[in-house]
Amino acid sequence: MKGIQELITHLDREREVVIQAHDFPDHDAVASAYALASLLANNGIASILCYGGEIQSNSLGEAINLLQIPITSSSNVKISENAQILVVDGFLGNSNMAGLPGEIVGVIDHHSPPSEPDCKYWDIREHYGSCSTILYEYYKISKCELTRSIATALLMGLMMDTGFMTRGVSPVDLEAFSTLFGLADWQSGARLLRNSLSLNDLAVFREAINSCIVADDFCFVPIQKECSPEVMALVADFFLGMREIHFVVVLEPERDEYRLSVRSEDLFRPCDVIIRRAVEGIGAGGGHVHMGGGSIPRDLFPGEEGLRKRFMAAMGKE
Ligand SMILES: [Mn+2]
Repeated sequence: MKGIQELITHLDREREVVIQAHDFPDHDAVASAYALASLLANNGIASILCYGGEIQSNSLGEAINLLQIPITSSSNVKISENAQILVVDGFLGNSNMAGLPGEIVGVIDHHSPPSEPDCKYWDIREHYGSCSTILYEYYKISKCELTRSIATALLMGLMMDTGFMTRGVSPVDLEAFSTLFGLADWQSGARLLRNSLSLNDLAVFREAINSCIVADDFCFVPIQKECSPEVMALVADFFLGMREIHFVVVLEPERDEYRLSVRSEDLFRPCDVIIRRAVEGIGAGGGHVHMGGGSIPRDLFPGEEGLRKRFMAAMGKE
């Protein structure tokens, strides 16, 4: 069984260790980085925690403050050329992973990778509902004590990625849930997760409701307003909550690219497979069965209707 001890055998204690969460991170990425750093610290290895981009989620920002998670943007830290990078909840080479100086030594993730990782240590468990669940197991095997702060972070990561235990849940996620629940400050965690939206986000929902295009059970939602990945994800979840809709694509423009957030309730239309098919040759994407994301550079964007048709074709609907 892979775990912290095996990972440590690949680390050089003389060199700096950097734990990297994906860009514009979510609860799961930050919790996984935090738990990994603490496990390393228990083994006498210090590490720097960072992410690309910025924290765009208010609830995550609050959680970081509340739990005192020592993570910062990679633009705030000086990373040495011979640093050892450990990537959590994402895969290097994905469009949402900033390139950092140093050597990628390890990857811990629950997304299906575009290709087999080329690094010393990797542990990818695609059937897990969250990366936090993998870190929960690392803790379990290591017999290190799970502090209240780490248990709370991991529980929030698990809850967020599984949509409050309603998607992609495997038996090990249930085990993690019941153990973490007993150790965590669940009151605070639940309050933060339930309050992810603000009145400022209403305009995005208003626009989405007006612009959505429904064909059978497929809902395509182009929005013009820039918004955070978290709000996009919540818009996608909102439409998936309609009983007639089983597949949702939310499209949103950023400065030099378009971003996609995708949701599926149909095991025969897994998000990662359908996105990759739909953006083949024009962009990048990935994820899991139930949720996924991607991006398309502006100069390759086929237009809203062009993209909608690509998704229809990717699902075998013409
Ligand atoms: Mn995740």
